[in-house]
Amino acid sequence: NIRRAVCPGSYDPITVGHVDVLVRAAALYDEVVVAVLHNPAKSGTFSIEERIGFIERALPEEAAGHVRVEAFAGRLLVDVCRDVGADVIVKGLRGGTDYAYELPMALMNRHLTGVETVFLPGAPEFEHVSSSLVKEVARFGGDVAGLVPDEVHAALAEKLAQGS
Ligand code: COD
Repeated sequence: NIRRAVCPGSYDPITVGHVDVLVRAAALYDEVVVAVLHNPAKSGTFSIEERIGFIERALPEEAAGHVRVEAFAGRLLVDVCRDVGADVIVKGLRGGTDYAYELPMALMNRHLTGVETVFLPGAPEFEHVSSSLVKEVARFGGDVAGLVPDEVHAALAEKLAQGS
């Protein structure tokens, strides 16, 4: 019986905080499906294809073997879980604010199909790292090296040069 987990998010773009959670999830489950979903509350910076490429190339070899990355447009997360055959959602938690945002979603998802959500405590050294903060800092010329994979760092600089 294969234990499969879904790690959902916008991943716009992937950060070192995301990578940490994905690697740890991959150590706990046989298969991890990284579900790149559109968050209606956020306007996208990178295309879904760009985000998927960044995630695939950011994963260390030992995790990459049992992680697959897929996009799901206009779907409920619970339907994604059912389609891929996962009974667990794994998410990283950065403290009280994340918890307040994540708890109702975890309860709603459980209400809808019974799917459970498992929270992994975020690494303290990445507590301040989010895609939106990284983009804001980069947009105004701050240094985000080490907070995102090198390739993403370069891509952020390029986006800024285009003025978007
Ligand atoms: N440390 C630890 N964890 C982290 C870190 C960090 N530094 N950075 C990010 N994470 C975790 C986040 O806590 C989150 O769990 C995950 O990584 C993804 O983060 P984001 O920012 O890429 O993704 P979000 O929060 O925009 O994703 C929201 C979803 C797309 C998952 C949500 O909107 C959703 O489920 N949408 C599908 C539609 C649906 O089912 N809606 C009803 C939900 S009840």
